[in-house]
Amino acid sequence: MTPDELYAFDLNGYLLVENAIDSDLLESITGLVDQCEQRVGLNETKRNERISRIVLEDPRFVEVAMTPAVVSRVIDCIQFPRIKSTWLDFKAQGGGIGYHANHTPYDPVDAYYWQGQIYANLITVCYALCDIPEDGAALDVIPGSHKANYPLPENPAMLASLRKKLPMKKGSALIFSHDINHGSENNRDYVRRCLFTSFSTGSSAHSQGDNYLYDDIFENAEEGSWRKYLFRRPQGDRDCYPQPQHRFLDEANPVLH
Ligand SMILES: O=C(O)CCC(=O)C(=O)O
Repeated sequence: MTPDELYAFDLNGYLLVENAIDSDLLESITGLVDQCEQRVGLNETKRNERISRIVLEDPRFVEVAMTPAVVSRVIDCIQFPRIKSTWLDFKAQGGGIGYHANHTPYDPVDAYYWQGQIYANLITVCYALCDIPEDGAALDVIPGSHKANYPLPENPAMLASLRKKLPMKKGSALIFSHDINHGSENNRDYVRRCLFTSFSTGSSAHSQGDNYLYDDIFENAEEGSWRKYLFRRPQGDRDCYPQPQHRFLDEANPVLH
């Protein structure tokens, strides 16, 4: 992240990266995402559906998860970063996810700290696969709550006055600390389509499978590359897998399948 971006991300708990996904890649996954949407079968009673471990379904989803403009920024903010979860998310009108997280009370899974640099234990990325208007399940956050020293007060009107909706353009990415209070609700007659990734420290376990979840991607990645590093297995005791010393952007070379 640039010094300006570090300031904004640390202050607010989120950073929007416009036009993040390579346009050819974005175009090439449209049909695939259509198929996935059909497969999950949204209907009157199923307003929220997700496909977990989406990077295992098609190599193009790995390329989205490794979007250079995003990953190069995320890895600046996590000690021993590793990719944790990936999912494709569909929210029809009426779908949503309740507000959750806040820096206090402390949750080590989410915890965000600054001590000479940012130490975020969980960063989530939302890639917009369609335009997301404010009332169409734009992420709704309390800016700065990833550093809140008090628990959330039980005062809905006051909390509502602090919240901010973050609309997005198709192809952009929203990077946010999972310590920020956030939620979303789709009040539009459309389906919000997003691909999510999350990054944790190397000592956090996967939440979508056992240690071997990404072994195939790891095996196929170039020796010494950031990609191999990021898809390594979690290491609960002490993560000493050698971290690449070169910049992520120096190796970014998306391969379209
Ligand atoms: O789907 C969304 O709008 C938000 C996802 C979310 O809350 C999360 O990843 O924790």
